[in-house]
Amino acid sequence: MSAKARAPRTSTRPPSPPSSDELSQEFYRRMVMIRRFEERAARAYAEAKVGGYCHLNLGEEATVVGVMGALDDSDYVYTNYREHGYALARGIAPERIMAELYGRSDGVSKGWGGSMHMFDIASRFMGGYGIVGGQVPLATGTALAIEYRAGTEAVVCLMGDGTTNIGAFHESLNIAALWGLPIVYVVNNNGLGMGTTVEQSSAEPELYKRAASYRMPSARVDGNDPAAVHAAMRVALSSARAGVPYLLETMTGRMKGHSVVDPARYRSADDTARAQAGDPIAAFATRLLERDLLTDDMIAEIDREAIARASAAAAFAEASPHPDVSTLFDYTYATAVPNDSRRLPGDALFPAPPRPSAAHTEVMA
Ligand SMILES: Cc1ncc(C[n+]2csc(CCOP(=O)(O)OP(=O)(O)O)c2C)c(N)n1
Ligand SMILES: [Mg+2]
Repeated sequence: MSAKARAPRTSTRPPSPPSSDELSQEFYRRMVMIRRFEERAARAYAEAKVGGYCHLNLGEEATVVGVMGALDDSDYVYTNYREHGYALARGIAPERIMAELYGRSDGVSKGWGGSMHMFDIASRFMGGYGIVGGQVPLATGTALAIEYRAGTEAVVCLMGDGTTNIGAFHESLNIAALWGLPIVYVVNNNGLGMGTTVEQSSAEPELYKRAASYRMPSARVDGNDPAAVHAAMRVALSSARAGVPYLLETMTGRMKGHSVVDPARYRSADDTARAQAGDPIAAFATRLLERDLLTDDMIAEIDREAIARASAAAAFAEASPHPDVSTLFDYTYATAVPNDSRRLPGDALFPAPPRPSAAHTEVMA
């Protein structure tokens, strides 16, 4: 419970539908789309079509669709840099996401953000942050703005397990609990912060228990089961909308390296094999086959469609123009300061001093 009693918020929007057969099929489709998109992104990176860093959601697809499927359109989403799947699940077109990876002007951030910095205000997708924990205070501030305006939206702030050891995580949870902010902190525990295990880095490795320090309700859920994540997320969201922030820990496994270029040599072959054996897509397919909600033919068709869409996204990205360099600072919000970095190559470091006027020269003489 939050320390301050407050009137429960009532949402004007209907809640997302409960888990149903159609929803399970739709979740499966979305998971496969994320998988095939990420594989295509990895290929594009290897072909040097994508610059900068590139972190994939491979192995985390069930958590991505379960969390995102529980949100209303009016809710706000903040993620870390491992974000392509969340952007897809928010309904942003794969073409715009791939174009952003390629740094092209049709990209979701007009080509200036890249893999880690995708923004789409229309879908209230607020980024995309490369600094571990950078999104947590910003998401908390958005929840404060909603509270201040007595809005009915909620904020979901996604992060990894490693982020729970950043100071801003604790400061944000503390203030959110004190002020009863409408926010769900989702900790996607994939067992690793780059190459460091949760056990090596967290004195309390059951991360959901950390919420107790802030008297915040929390839960741990099987992050490989999209229906379980979806159900847990609905509980978390209704708590947040009633003014009681929530922490949800989803247990997943990272199937590949930290980023596309990481060979993950710090990991034992057994550990990697375990993560790959826990593949949430294969497990969900088995369950849906058993319940006659999928057939082998449907699985093959869904896969074909996802591969075709990912290829179409890559072709679209390839054909999209590079952004013009003159637009480099168009979407930045920092105020100009004397030593700012808004210079392009060849620009003077400081503006030339004003020339003395004729009148001024006469007085001096
Ligand atoms: C403040 C800060 N410190 C260190 C880094 C380098 N770094 C990038 S990702 C990462 C690990 C984060 O792990 P986790 O939060 O579990 O997210 P995951 O990559 O597993 O999704 C680190 C230490 C950074 N980007 N920012
Ligand atoms: Mg992690």
